[in-house]
Amino acid sequence: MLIKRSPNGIDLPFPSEITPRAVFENRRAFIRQMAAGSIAGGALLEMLSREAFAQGVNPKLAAKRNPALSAQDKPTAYHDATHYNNFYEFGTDKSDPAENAGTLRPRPWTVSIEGEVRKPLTLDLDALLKLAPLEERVYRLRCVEGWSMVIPWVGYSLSELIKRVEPTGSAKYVEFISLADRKQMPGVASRVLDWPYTEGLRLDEANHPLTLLTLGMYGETLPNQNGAPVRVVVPWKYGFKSAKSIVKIRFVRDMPRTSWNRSAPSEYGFYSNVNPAVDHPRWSQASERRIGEDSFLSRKRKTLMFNGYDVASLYTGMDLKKHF
Ligand SMILES: Nc1nc2c(c(=O)[nH]1)N[C@H]1C(S)=C(S)[C@@H](COP(=O)(O)O)O[C@H]1N2
Ligand SMILES: [Mo]
Repeated sequence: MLIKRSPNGIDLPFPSEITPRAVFENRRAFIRQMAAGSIAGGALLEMLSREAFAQGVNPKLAAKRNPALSAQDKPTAYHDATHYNNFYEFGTDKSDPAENAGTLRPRPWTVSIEGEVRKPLTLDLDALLKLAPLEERVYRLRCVEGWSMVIPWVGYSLSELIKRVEPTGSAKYVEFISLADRKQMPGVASRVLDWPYTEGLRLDEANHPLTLLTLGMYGETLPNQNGAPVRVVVPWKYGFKSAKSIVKIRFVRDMPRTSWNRSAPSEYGFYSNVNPAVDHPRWSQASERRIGEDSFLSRKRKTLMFNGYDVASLYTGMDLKKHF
């Protein structure tokens, strides 16, 4: 098999090189155990989601848990986190990314870091994986649509990368630009958003230790539908601020226009901090449904200010109703 061990403990083949056999073998083992009656009822679903769908599909990514920056909440089941997604480049239904993102080729991949920096850089994936020690951080992710998940991400603070490019004094904001390739992404043919998907943060938000440059989840490299091979995760903001499959990071002087802000400026502001006191014009943001905890009461958790993260000092003196 074409598995090469990198110093970081990362297996480096294309997932496609190992998937069929690994999945096949897991399924065979699973069927054997099931026939032998050695799998109890509750373990069955867990096996299905973890083994048949997950393990062996994406290369492992070793990382040490950072408990100080991890939520105590119970992580969402892997199967839910990989089959209930927003990734409009692959369609607008929650099930579309899992079905359609197989055509994304996450290797080879480069990210160019440019704009108001002294040392612009183009990094390939292996350089990104080696840039700083990988950590596992369990974060809450709250979608503006009113649902949330809890995901053990793997990555390191974006600030690690930022300090290497040395932003100039003129750099005030950071823009994240996702891949937009019609050949790999069927949804890019539709006009739901203007492509490429673009997001942005103020420089101090980008430098906040919680802002994660993300290369994996659940101990493995990112599945395509979750934004392979590299995305950001900004846990105190609505999920759409966390751009997937990033190819460019640009440091700029002026607040960038973002894809969602362009499509509906009155609904999606630049900041988009999770805020139960500021409703979306078409629905309340006071509560949320945790995926995997569904019941006939579809919304049962109170949404926490900044999604429960201690980041208020970034916004001292700002009217968050105005800067929504
Ligand atoms: N490029 C790109 N990034 C994206 C999106 C998208 O459509 N395209 N959707 C966003 C939204 S609305 C959410 S809620 C999160 C979902 O991330 P997840 O599928 O990994 O949970 O990704 C965000 N990043
Ligand atoms: Mo979202």
